[in-house]
Amino acid sequence: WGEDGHAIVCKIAQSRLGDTASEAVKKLLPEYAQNDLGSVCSWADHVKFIFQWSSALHFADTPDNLCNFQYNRDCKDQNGEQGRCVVGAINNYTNQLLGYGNKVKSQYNLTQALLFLSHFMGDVHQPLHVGFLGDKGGNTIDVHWYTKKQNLHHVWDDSIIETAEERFYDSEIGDFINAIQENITNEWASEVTGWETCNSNQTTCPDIYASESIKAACQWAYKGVTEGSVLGDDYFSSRLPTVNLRLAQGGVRLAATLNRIFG
Ligand code: DCM
Ligand code: DCM
Ligand code: DCM
Ligand code: ZN
Ligand code: ZN
Repeated sequence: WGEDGHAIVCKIAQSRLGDTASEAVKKLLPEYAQNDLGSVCSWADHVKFIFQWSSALHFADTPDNLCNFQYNRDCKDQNGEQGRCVVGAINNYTNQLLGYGNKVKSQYNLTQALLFLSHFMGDVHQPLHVGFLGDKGGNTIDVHWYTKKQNLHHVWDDSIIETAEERFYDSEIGDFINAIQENITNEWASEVTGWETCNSNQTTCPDIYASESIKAACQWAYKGVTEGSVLGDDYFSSRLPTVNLRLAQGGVRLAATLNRIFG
């Protein structure tokens, strides 16, 4: 996601934290964030260049047209190093944060761990961040977003969200967040517990989130799109519900994960 998508995920998450997680997040956030997780949710994008090792951790690539994700097969970087993808990163930073509050101080920078985890939990829910290897998650598919030249990946990171904000929420991100929160408490109320739940005693379950993403990428993001496609009202209105759902799930699951880590 772009800046807005990440801020949405983190603001939803922070509103769902229990007392202990809320207190831990407050202590870990850098001073300049003023206890607003949403304000630093894109920090991981800003450090891609100074921490070059981190740029492979924002996504996973899956084999073209298979439409499934397998950790052992797909979670590696360009050099084939195992675990170096968004799913491995979520597991890694979750494990680091589990050391919070131990008598022996963690060897890791847990502020960075919180900011990475919060960002990558958003990214793993962006369908094209678990897209096909051959087109780099839609980055090499050139389309038009209405009249503007764009690549398909960017359409899903930013354009759909920005168009929704302009059209329906007077360009106010807060109103967009409120609308998603409303859906979480109404339309999706009966599904939320299922979103939050992982298999027995797992703190987080990014394999599941990644599997859902590549399924949604095949069913919605790639569907009907080829090089040079013009994407307009039909694509926007049929795909926006999926973007809303994935932002909501990202926020709910970031909160559930942080509540399990610190709870
Ligand atoms: N892991 C995962 N999904 C799998 C296998 C492993 O998320 N199907 C994660 C769990 C650990 C890390 O990878 O955090 C290392 O796993 P292992 O100890 O199995 O190599
Ligand atoms: N940080 C940042 N931008 C800044 C200052 C800090 O992105 N202007 C990040 C780097 C650290 C984290 O926030 O991982 C905490 O920083 P500090 O230790 O400076 O509070
Ligand atoms: N990306 C992806 N899959 C890839 C390569 C990149 O999902 N195989 C993501 C990371 C960024 C965006 O696409 O969100 C643009 O990547 P870059 O800036 O590395 O071109
Ligand atoms: Zn992206
Ligand atoms: Zn990212």
